[in-house]
Amino acid sequence: MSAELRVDGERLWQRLQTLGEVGGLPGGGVCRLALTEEDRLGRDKVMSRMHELGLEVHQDAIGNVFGLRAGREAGAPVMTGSHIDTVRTGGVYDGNLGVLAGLEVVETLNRAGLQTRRPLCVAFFTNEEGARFAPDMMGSLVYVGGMTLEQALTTRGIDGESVADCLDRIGAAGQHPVGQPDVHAFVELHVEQGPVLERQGITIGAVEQVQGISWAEYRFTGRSNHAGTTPMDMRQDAGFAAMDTASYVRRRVSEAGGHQVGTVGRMSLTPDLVNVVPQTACMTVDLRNTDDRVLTQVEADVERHARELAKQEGLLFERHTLARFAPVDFDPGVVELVENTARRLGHSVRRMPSGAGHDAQMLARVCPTAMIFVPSVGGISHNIEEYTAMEDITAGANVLLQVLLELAQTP
Ligand code: HGY
Ligand code: MN
Ligand code: MN
Repeated sequence: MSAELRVDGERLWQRLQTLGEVGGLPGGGVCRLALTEEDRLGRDKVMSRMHELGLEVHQDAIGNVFGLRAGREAGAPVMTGSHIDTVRTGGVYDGNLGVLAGLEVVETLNRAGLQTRRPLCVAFFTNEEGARFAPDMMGSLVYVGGMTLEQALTTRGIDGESVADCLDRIGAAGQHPVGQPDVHAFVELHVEQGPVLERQGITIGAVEQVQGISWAEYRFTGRSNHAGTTPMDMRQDAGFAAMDTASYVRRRVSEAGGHQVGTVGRMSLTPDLVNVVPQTACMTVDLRNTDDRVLTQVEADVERHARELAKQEGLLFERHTLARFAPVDFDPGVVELVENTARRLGHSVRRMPSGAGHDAQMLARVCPTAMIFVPSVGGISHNIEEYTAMEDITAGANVLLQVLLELAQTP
């Protein structure tokens, strides 16, 4: 009976659009940065849905939320979930799909009157994006013990606010002990956020690995001076050093080839005026690769370029690591289960790595874990045009349902 169970894709699709209205942007898309008022509204919406579905809801001290569904037997639950925080120009699917698909699975089981052997848990983790507070995947990293609660709470965001103050302000600092509940296995459904599945006309990605991530902040300090009167050989131009380093990132990444990618997503100058040589320049460098050896080499080369240029230009240079995660391999058995389940349901499927970071890469530290991808139209994400077709959403949620049922039957 359970092998024939299917989700209601229309219902899931509708709930995605409705949640997407929380923090919705005038031209479409969502802005629900972690621990903002919009995040609070989104959290409230999802938690009330969890209660409606009869789940036992817990929130831990970093704001992670767990909705537990009892099994016939006690024991560590099979968990699914993702995140509901977004970047500033986010789509309605990134993260939200994994959480709402988990709740759709629960609703499908409730309607069928089916109780699994193991308990099930649908979770959303705090600050997966890392766009406001670095590192990304902060909530799930604390949950698995990779970052202390203290380190997380004292982290300051790009707006200078601390995680602790923002958690308190939105009432998301829960009482549930961090690291609970235990977890038997974890599976996350997520949009691919890249072009691979769509280009190859494949519906399901059985994700084997998440690539390595290196985030750093580079700060150059020179001396402001008059743009018109200061001879070029007298300048200590922090802006020039930052911009030259940004173009070096592109050159060095192109030279590395393979899966290497590099992004300078943030750059600010002071005093940021047309007729003043910049005194300070602050930028972020995001480097990623499936091969940690190459990633480490590119990281070192970019830093060396910046240091040598700073010396040559008479500038101070500081580098702060914002995030550094080695590539993570998912559990071969769970990956195979995703792949076989997709085939059994009649979907095309391929194995692949993830270019984006995900909470699953943290859960993989403590339990057998894998991910299910569905195609992103145009490979677009972290963009208000992010889109995934309803039939693909439905396919992904059905694979998730059947994989969770399989895992929840194991002793
Ligand atoms: O940056 C990432 O890969 C993720 O969206 N946090
Ligand atoms: Mn995501
Ligand atoms: Mn994202």
